[in-house]
Amino acid sequence: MKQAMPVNEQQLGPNLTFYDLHPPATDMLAEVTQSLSAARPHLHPKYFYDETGSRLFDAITTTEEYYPTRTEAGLLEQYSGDIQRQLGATGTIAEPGAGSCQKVRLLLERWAPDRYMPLEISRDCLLQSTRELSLAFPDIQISAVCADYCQALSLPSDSLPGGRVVFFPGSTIGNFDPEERRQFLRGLHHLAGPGGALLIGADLQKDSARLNAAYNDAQGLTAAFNLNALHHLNRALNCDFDVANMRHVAFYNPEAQRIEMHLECLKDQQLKLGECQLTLKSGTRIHTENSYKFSVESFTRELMEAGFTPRGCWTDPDNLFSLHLASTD
Ligand code: AVI
Repeated sequence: MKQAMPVNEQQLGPNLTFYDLHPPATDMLAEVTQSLSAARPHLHPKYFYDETGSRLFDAITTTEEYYPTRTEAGLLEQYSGDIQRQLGATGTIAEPGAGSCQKVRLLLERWAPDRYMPLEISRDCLLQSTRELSLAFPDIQISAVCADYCQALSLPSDSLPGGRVVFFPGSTIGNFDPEERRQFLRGLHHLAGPGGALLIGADLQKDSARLNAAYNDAQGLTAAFNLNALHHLNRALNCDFDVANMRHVAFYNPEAQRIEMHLECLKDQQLKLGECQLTLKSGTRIHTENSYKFSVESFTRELMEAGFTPRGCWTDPDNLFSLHLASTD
């Protein structure tokens, strides 16, 4: 585990404290240049999420084809009481990558914890969403932590309020490759701390046709979301991707048990990235995302390997999605 870093603490309202861990800025140009020049060109999925990408993702979650968000919301709606009974009184709910803090509202309403601790790298997004939350939930202490996931997961347990239920919804865990996932789940175990728990959503394996449809919606929103990563790079790095000549590709890879998203070049193109010139040949695919799909058993095993004790699992009648509750001891 890393050493404690200075935590800058600021009181922004009667029930809102802001902890700034000063997430280190990444060298986007160096990172992107390296990943696009690799033998298998790839881009980190974080580049989807500029303002346009976040709006497109929200729009995807409302499509007929993309079942995970509404299925998980239905599970939380239906089972939040059962989950709370398993947990007992909830001191703190911590949420890494909380974004707009929307999904947690149902738990805040129903569980009325003492404290909510969102961890989010985007300072603006965190400030806006927690200001709104602190007004909507005046009896809950909001401890907003501006931090990179990994940085926050290596915090010493006593540097922020403890005894936590970590909430990690949306099957974002499926966007981590297996080794990263192992480490990340261990980090969540550390964040939850002694006497803590994890409530996490995991998308389930199913018929390939259903999965392929979810990542190739008829309105073309997932295609726009994927292609927007290149618009984002064009804007942020002043590079010149010919986005009109790139194509969204998404398919289920049954051996790897994951959806893969790629961007395929339809024509040769020269790309200027800072001082670097790159040639992308027609047919080249840039791998932009993996979205792993689990069985209840396989995910339970991963939780146990990370040191958790499974306490409950809830699924919908069509077995599309699973919500897992596990404790740290
Ligand atoms: C954020 N994450 C869980 C989504 C997923 O399903 O893997 C991202 C996404 N990519 C395309 N559509 C949605």
